Amino acid sequence: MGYWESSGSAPTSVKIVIAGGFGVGKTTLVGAVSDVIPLRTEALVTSESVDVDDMTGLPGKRTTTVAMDFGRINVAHDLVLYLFGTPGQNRFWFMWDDLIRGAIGAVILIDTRRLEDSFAAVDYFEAKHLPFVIAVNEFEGAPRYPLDDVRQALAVADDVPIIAIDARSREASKQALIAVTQHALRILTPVPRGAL
Ligand SMILES: Nc1nc2c(ncn2[C@@H]2O[C@H](COP(=O)(O)OP(=O)(O)OP(=O)(O)O)[C@@H](O)[C@H]2O)c(=O)[nH]1
Ligand SMILES: [Mg+2]
Repeated sequence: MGYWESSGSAPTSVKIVIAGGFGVGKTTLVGAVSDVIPLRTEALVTSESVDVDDMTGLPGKRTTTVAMDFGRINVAHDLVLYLFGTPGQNRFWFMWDDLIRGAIGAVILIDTRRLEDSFAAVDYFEAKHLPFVIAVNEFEGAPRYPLDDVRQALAVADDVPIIAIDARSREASKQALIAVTQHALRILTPVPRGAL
């Protein structure tokens, strides 16, 4: 029986982390897909932050996540995803170790205008051996690159899925969640010898 088919039992719930650098759209994604009103911990972006964090391309950004975002979505009738969005500002990264506990995988959101902000997130999940997918959040006005070029620029392995999304779109964001769930299952489920 496939993972997506009904087993007639209680739904399976899994935890997914939404990560990435400052202002890449993590809170936006959790808000777009969540079936419940998301829990947010936003604080005003202070004037101190303007010197520390690169606000390029984020004219409307007034707040930043200081602890986490939390949301929930039924992607199939027997599969519930609990979503935990991380803070993006470097000074709150100590939260990440707590947020990833028990997670099966992560979506790393990328803004191609500030690709270098994403390197640390990629390094982090590689070091933790947690499966991840890359989701390029296509902001208007941001350059569009072939996804293979993004893969090379980030130096991620060939088997890491990379997709382009609009974090404000429920459907697109849901595809990123399905991609990470399937990727995590592929990695975490031992394939019987000769099954493929
Ligand atoms: N045009 C456009 N704007 C977006 C998109 N995603 C997010 N935004 C805007 O970009 C800004 C940053 O989004 P957030 O969701 O706060 O980003 P974040 O990654 O949670 O930020 P931190 O928690 O501060 O790291 C907000 O003003 C959003 O409205 C997008 O796909 N397109
Ligand atoms: Mg946020």
